[in-house]
Amino acid sequence: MTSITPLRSGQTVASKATPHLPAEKCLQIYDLMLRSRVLEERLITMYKQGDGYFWIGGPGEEAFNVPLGLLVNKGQGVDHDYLHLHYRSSGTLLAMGGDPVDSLRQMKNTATDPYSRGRNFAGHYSVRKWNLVPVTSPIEVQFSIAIGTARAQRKGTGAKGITIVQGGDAGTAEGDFATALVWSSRKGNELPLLMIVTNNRYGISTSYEGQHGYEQISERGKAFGMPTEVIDGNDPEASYAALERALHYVRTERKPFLLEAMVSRLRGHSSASGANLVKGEVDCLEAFEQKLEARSLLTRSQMDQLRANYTQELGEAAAKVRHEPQPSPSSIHDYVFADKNYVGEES
Ligand SMILES: Cc1ncc(C[n+]2csc(CCOP(=O)(O)OP(=O)(O)O)c2C)c(N)n1
Ligand SMILES: [Mg+2]
Repeated sequence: MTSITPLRSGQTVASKATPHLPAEKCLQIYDLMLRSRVLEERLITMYKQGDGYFWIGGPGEEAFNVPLGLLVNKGQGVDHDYLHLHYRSSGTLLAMGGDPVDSLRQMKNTATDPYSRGRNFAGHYSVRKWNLVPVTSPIEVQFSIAIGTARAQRKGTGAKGITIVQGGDAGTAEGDFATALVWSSRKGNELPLLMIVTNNRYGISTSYEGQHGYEQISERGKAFGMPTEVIDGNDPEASYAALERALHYVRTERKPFLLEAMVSRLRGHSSASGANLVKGEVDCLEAFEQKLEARSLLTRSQMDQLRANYTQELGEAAAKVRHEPQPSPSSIHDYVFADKNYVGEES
């Protein structure tokens, strides 16, 4: 564990010098980053081969999303963290223990897809036993929905979990983001809400400069008296340390924190823009590989071998998933509306 610096309300923390995590933790993070990247590459290949209708996902966000998944207090109910994630969160899902083959099933829209039973886009996860509420296609609505679970966990309720909500930079222009700032920070009624913005500097084809009048989105948190931090989300060690600090603050103070992680968008917005490699973006996986090599934690050939193994594994899995059943037409109305009150634990 890196040491945790307590923060005062309203304090902004400039990015700290990157701490080194223990070798074992670095290797765990690297393994999950690599698996997430290979998964996204397979999903793109599936889309291009006609084994899916649309791709959107997280190549370029692994260095931030994997540490997030590792630090979550995972489980069901208010004593665990609620997650309202973005459609680029594959790294978080895998770090929490998600099976990459299930992501292939969602891409192929098979009846075996555990997240949406073949109904939703790739990257739209939902896992009730982990408080991972359904990822939405309308952007930023998760910031309004998150207020609900954060209210169920507010100070005085005795709940031990907190609520974590994550979205992109452009989406913060939606009213839902402002709603979360207001509702989470009311004096005496603050909510245990970690608000995360993964800033890749684009909203589809709109550049950051064309959308925002301030340098960093986290600056908006200052007006609401909440601690904020901007970090290099391409650095997994900086991300891990910053997340530990932010999570510790929200867990103990039961007040909101706004964390902005600068990340890359390595394959453009989605399959709608081709999903091809974008030149000139920092690749967090490559950068971390260079560090691991320099620290003699892994050799280039070990990393190449690992990548080849995961690529082969998922290639074979995709070939099998192709033959899994599609939802039957008679099930079209299933899972559209809840058939019972799950939140109230109606049996
Ligand atoms: C309410 C709503 N408006 C518009 C869209 C179309 N749309 C999909 S993704 C997107 C851009 C989102 O950009 P950002 O929030 O920065 O997230 P990123 O995709 O860059 O991670 C837009 C405008 C949408 N899905 N929902
Ligand atoms: Mg963006």
